Amino acid sequence: MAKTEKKRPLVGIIMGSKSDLEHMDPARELLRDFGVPFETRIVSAHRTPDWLFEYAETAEKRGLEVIIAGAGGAAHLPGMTAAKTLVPVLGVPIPATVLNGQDALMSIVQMPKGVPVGTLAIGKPGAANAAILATEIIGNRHPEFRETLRKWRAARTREVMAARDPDR
Ligand code: RP5
Repeated sequence: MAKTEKKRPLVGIIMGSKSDLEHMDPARELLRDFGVPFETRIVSAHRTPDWLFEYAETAEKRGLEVIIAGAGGAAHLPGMTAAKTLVPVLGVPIPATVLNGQDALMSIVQMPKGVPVGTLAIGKPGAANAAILATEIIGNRHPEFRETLRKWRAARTREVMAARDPDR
């Protein structure tokens, strides 16, 4: 277990099934790179609804500042989590069915007015962006993470600039 998973977590990563893990791994990798303390839990909205409620209801008290929730299919995990906490929830649609994540995207993005879920792109790019966005959000209270992001972005810019002429 990495150092960032031993400290008191600021970000909670949850997902509906262990089978979602491969799609959510980019979020975990980035949070580790940023040094953001986080935890990962499998929480199924339809198979473990009581555990979901417990997780969401205790999130604030436990110090979580953002929850990233990945789910496939009907994908009600992010919305139900958001319904039970005021900690901001970022939803990642997982390509888990023959609809390749379009189902999960429509479900997560179409939260009715009043209980928002910030919805990211389908699959790994969405998971990565959820981690970056979560770090931006916690950067409001923990400026050190904002500085980490500033450096990370500058490094991405340098990478592209260094490769800007593929014929060189
Ligand atoms: C959803 O159903 C999960 O988020 C997962 O994406 C999908 C399939 O789950 P498993 O049948 O692989 O456990 O609840």
